[in-house]
Amino acid sequence: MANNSYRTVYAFAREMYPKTVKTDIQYGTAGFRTRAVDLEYVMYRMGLLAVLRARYKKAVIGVMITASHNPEPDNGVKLVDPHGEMLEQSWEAWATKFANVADNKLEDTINELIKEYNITNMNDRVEILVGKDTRPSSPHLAKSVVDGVLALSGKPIDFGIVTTPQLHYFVKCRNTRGAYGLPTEDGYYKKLTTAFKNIRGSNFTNGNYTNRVIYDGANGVGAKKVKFLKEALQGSLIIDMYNDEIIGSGKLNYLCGADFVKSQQKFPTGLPVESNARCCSVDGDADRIVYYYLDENNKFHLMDGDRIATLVAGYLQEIVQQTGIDLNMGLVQTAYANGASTEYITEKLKVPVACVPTGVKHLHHKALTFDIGVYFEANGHGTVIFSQETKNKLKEAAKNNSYSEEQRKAIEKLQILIDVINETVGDAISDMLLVETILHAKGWNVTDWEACYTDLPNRLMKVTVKDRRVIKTKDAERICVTPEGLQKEINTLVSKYSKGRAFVRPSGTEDIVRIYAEASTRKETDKLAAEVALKVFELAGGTGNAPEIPQ
Ligand code: G16
Repeated sequence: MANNSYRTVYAFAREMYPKTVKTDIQYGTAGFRTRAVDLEYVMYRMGLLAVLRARYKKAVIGVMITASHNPEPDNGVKLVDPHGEMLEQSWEAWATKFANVADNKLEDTINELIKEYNITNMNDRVEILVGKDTRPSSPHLAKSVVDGVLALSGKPIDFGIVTTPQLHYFVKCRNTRGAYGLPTEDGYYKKLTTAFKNIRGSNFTNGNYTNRVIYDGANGVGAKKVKFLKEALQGSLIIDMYNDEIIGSGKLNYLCGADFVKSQQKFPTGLPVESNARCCSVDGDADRIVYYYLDENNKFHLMDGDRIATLVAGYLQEIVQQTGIDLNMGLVQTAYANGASTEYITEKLKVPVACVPTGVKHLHHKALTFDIGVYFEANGHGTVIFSQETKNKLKEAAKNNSYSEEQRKAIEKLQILIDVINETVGDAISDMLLVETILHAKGWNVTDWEACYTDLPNRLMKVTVKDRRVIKTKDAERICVTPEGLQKEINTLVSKYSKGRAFVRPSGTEDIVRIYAEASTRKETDKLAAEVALKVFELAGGTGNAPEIPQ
């Protein structure tokens, strides 16, 4: 197997990207995430893997450098598959193997993969699209990826600073030869905003809906990019932006951004306080969004991913009914979904709900089984997928005179709506445009939206343990299998509370165990969450201070 390009691989690995960390790392919920200083060799190896994946799939592959919601000293990397989706799970194991193998075993591992997948086109100059977020560590980590791509004679195409969903979109555009859209930033804004403006028409307001949103850019790429979006929107939506790294006062994701707002259930820093004003926050790489507002008494109200999911599913269901076409729609959630949202969707909207483990890759996969699959994590990460068959049906129906004028209008609306949506992955920018489109269509302000159902109070907590891998779960993470006895303790605690529910799981992006609890009152919820956290601390090897139980 040895040839010149191979020699480059090993020389690079030995001289420039030696493995500097002894402990193994895992391709987790969204790729590798750890301290940026520990990632150079991992990035280089992901460049190699991307080339092999591209040769195997005979397609363009993406590599995104970001740690999304994590704090600034961290960074991370994930691979994007040909349709713009997350890397196929069977290759995650290869990614983990590539990252952890000793320098002198890298050659064997590459050969093992080539043999396993019978990759014979090792001279193909495959294209690898590289994107990065705004972290100071991202440019030199991108260079490591590019070196990995070049070492195996691939062709790196650096897209510079882009949002994660933009890179996913570019990969799909490239592989569909432009059928999905133009693989450029301008192409992305144009596709989304043309559809948005088209549906909105010339009346920018409607009923209680006003076309202004206060936007928290988390001091990240989501702030940078919204400037271009605003231009393309031509006043159809007024986006008042805060927490961009130029005019903002703080650091990436610090006291702001979607993760902070959702997990702390607090108004972020840096935004003006305006009663009942519709606000939204995106995360560090703009793949998640949550909405919220402060009422007249400065009380914080959160409209998280569950709210977005119910809004979107409800609206799509209305339009689908108007089209008269038989399409099955389903909604995919995770265990974090608020019990009240699941009840509303199944009982009121009558849309079937599936529950899968955390991670958009799981939700996306399940959503593909429906004609129209809506998926959202409570943290605001989600999108809608329309099957090719659905798109074909709509196309045919649009030309079919047996549909009434009203039905054809609904069909046309649905077709345009598809172009507002980035189907490849959860996308904060596209999701914002979708939410704004629906609120506009319904003539709703943020309180009208909230009135659909009442969330059960819920609490997220984190516990640090010696090794989070001791926690193993099953049943879409709702049941804890190990450490032995923990689930029994959780059951006992939960049984004390009305509408009580709680679960624990190891994070795939941070070195912590996550705890979720809900119950009928805020006080009970906080107590239940702390009690479960304490049990995790006691039975799973907690470190630092034990969680305190509120009285
Ligand atoms: C990533 C994943 C999400 C997941 C989140 C938290 O989001 O893409 O699907 O919900 O991590 O995962 P965990 O609880 O395992 O840490 P992001 O926005 O950080 O890329």
